[in-house]
Amino acid sequence: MATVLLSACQAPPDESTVDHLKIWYKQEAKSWMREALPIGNGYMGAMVFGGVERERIQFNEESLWVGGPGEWEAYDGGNRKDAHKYLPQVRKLLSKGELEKAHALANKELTGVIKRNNNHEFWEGFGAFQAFGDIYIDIEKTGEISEYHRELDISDAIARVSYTDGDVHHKRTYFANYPSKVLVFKLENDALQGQDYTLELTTPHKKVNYSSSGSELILDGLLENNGMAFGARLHLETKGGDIGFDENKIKVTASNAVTLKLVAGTDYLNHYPMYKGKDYESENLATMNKAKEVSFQELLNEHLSDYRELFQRVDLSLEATQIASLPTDERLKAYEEGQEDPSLEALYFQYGRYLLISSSRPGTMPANLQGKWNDKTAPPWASDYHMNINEQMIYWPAELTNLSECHQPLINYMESLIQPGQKSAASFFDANGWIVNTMNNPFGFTAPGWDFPWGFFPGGAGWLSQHAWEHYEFTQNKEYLQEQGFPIMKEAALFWLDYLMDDGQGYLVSTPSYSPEHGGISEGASMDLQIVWDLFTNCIEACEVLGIEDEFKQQVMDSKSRLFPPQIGRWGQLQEWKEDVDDPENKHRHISHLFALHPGKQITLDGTPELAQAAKKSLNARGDQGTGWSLGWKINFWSRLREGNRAHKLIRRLLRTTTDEGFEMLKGGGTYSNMLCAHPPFQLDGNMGATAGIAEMLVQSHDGQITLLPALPDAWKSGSVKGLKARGNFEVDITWKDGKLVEANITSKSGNSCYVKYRDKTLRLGLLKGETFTVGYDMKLNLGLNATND
Ligand code: FUC
Repeated sequence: MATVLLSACQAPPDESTVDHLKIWYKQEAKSWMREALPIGNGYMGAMVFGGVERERIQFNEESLWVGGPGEWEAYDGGNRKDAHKYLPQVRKLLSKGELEKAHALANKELTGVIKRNNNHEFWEGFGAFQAFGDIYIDIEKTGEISEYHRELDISDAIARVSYTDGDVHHKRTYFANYPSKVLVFKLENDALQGQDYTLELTTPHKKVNYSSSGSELILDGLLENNGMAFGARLHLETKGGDIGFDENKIKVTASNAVTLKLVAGTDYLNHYPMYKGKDYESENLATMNKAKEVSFQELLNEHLSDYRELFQRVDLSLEATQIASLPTDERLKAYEEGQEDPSLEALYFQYGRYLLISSSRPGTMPANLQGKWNDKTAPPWASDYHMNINEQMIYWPAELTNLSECHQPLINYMESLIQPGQKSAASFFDANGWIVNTMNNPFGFTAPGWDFPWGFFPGGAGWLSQHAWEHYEFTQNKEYLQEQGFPIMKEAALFWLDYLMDDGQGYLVSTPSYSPEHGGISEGASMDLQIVWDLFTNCIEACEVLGIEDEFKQQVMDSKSRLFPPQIGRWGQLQEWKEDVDDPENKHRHISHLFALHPGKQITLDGTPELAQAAKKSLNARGDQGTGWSLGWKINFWSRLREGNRAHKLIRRLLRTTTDEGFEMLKGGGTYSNMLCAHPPFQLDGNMGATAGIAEMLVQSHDGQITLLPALPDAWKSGSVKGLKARGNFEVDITWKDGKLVEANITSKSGNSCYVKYRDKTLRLGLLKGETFTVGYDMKLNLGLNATND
């Protein structure tokens, strides 16, 4: 689908060997994290290994979690009864400058409660996302293996494996169908007598029972930890040959094709306070009964039209160089050695969109730290919902890259956090409104974490509320804003109206506060105040859109005007805290005090140039290294500062391959050969942060205007992008050549007018709904009747 633009300085690759939207290899995957290829339909995820003699398909169902009320009777979302009694004391100690004492008291009395802090990876009571199971398929090898090929085609969301064994050709196809909620795998061979396949369905969980019915293998299980019931059905269809079931194994003899359909579910229900009660057995049965009546081809066609409708909304074409035709692992190596490959960067961008579509669809839970992919029972950081950067970052590309529907699971999930979050706000802070802190599980754990500084972050809800607002900004759906978006935002704002305190100088500050995972207790960590500024600004705008003039709006306006403003410190930096204590040598991965630059809008190059320079100073001091997501964030910061080459440098840094699967944060992040982001270990956030950052390099709209190519790097000399979204519900297509705009089409989907900026020129466009306006290089070309030069 993507047009190829060839780099002038290099010989063109053989076009027939370049697959712009394929990730591919000449060998099977050995490592789950680094090599296996992810597919998903939002409800379920699977990792495909492509083994010749032993295929492994590891799979997940999104709600299979240990922890929560089923595990522990005293579980109450982490709440500590009457903890707020200690709040005045903590505040008093802070105001007297007794920081150590204030921290000690907060760490004792304001921390959330879990059953047991038994190790870093698995916290009892809080729980963890669980691996569901594996399908292993043994296939006897009869000759020499040749022509092995394994790929993930992200233009169609299909994984494929093919090879020749002696003179028998083998072919496998894997996809995850969202409308029918089923994963589908097909293994084919052209052997004269067919081929034997031995399948095995396994799970790491102990309390399980296997049975078969017709051509179906059924797994029923109960998590020992919290009694969560779960089940899967695996349906088989063969072309010729026989099928025999034995416990969790299926023997297929002398067959030319095996088609597998897999559904799974649990009795988890996102319903406070017990989070249980879904009739998953009936659902699984009904889903499978429907899916097994439908042919492989019909399920594939349904999948393709569903997936393509979302994926094809955006096209990014960047130059392809010689290395573009290499297998992905070799291509990444060549890139790391210094070769240019803009089309690899475009692939990484589209891969982010692929991963979001595969892990977050209407009706599913939101993607977690690893999306919907996890092979462990004690995954890193519980593979939870981390609300002090990670979860938000996962959703940064949703609106920008025209996948607004994929944002919906996060918004619905936020809505479900209001009730538990209100209880946490009351028990810890005697405040109204809802909060969620650093770590959150799907059982309404909204309390602060169980250790500070990392655990304390009531700002999580305010930050998430930005997503509720932006969903409106990008879609202009007022009904949504009224019914769902604004109530989420308002409840988050109510907390801050109660929590903010006068600092004695007439300013409102957040006390106590911690800058996420960095530094000590403070009376005004900048990030909190910037989040509140953003939240209050958005609430005021929402009131205006909805025609609300009430006391709430008035209070928000009053408080906003009294917020302690961002400060420029002694070395010209943007201060991370109220006190001027930033260390210019500090390289910490969290750059929380730059929230106002991105994803916020309080600091902009045109609107607040001095603060923007201070942000730049801080960013330079933090340097160009970092964990996966930290690098992803830096791409966005440099884009907002309109420094395309620096943003591009960070992309190159992020695409450095690593084999590190551990927790060695300090070594810095990168990319595994399957192009999943290495924090390390694998976290989805870095993929998504970079995807959003690349979109921000091409179009920005956070500051009241649509800026075209704000941070175009020299490396992307010529190219085109189609279908990016801008606030106000505009769709933007841009073509550029030799670093200069050739043409941009701006389509107004809601009939709004806008300002369009390219370099130092700005146009005001008044557009009707559905109308497209074309601007040329000099921003004067193609002037229609409704456009005026500003
Ligand atoms: C935050 C970050 C870590 C990691 C974890 C999942 O705690 O500080 O780097 O990404 O989330």
